[in-house]
Amino acid sequence: MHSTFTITMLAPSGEGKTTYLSSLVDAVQKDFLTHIPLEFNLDAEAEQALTQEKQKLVTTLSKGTIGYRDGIQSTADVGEYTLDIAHPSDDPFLTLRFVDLPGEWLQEDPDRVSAYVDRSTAIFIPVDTASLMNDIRGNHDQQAILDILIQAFDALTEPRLVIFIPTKAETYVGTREGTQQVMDKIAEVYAPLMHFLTQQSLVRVAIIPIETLGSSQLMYFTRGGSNQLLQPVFSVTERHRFNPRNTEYPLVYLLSFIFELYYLRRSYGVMGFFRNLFRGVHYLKNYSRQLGQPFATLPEFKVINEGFMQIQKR
Ligand SMILES: Nc1nc2c(ncn2[C@@H]2O[C@H](COP(=O)(O)OP(=O)(O)OP(=O)(O)O)[C@@H](O)[C@H]2O)c(=O)[nH]1
Ligand SMILES: [Mg+2]
Repeated sequence: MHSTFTITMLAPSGEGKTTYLSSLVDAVQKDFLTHIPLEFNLDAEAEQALTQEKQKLVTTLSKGTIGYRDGIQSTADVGEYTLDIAHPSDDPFLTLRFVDLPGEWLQEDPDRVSAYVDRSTAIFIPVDTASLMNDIRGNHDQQAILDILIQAFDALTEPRLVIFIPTKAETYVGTREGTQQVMDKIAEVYAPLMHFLTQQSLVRVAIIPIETLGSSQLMYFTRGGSNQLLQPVFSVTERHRFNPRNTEYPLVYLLSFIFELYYLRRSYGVMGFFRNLFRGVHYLKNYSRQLGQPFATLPEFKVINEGFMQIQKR
């Protein structure tokens, strides 16, 4: 049985949706996946498009400062990137479809965003940490996100995953206190959204800060973009040293969740009973546990809500 799961990037313009996705190219080659005897393949077109975006980021490190939009340009239309998962020399049994939307749609065409989110198993919400920590953002975007999620999570029958991904976090997440400050600030600023999410028994919620660039520090804010909002400008601390940190972890957590979900789906019903008896997909539960391990132990990540509760008790 082949299953496809959709993951939608949900955030206003400039928070780092496309930048995060460009890190998938490297993430799928990391050790955490080579320890698992499955094959992970980005489709060729996705790999090419995302590698190009990544290259633009790398190029920004050749100068002393990085202004807003020096790296990746604003997304004009939907981008879709698929990651196939297969047993060696077999057809894929799982496909993850990542959807990158133009952030402007959140205000201009929320129904179109909703249509994607409603069909998504996981929602990734990148948050520009530099702006967050300096109280730059208003909260009308949060309301738009909340409205979309209230609609999407109404009468859920299957678990969902929401990951907050603080991006542009280089200045803050190098230390334990800095990370804690980011977590606290998200809890404060996103209180209405968090309040809603933690009440959903089928929604798993985590915060996983990343640095997609590294080698940079926040300098100041200047107006930029089509709507002339204040945007962070970074200084390059080590030229030409592309040094991302933790960018693989949203994917690790996603896979842990998806494997568990896939396992549960396959374990239902009469056929599921027999599959279980013969341990048909039991290995996926083990992979899920293995991949979920860092989130129970590492202080850089925070799980807000476990979700899944009702289903696991069945
Ligand atoms: N220093 C630093 N800059 C980042 C990071 N992530 C994103 N940026 C910068 O932020 C800018 C905006 O990021 P995008 O990924 O284009 O944002 P988006 O959410 O896709 O925006 P739209 O496509 O307009 O909706 C890019 O030009 C990046 O250079 C990060 O982790 N660190
Ligand atoms: Mg984009």
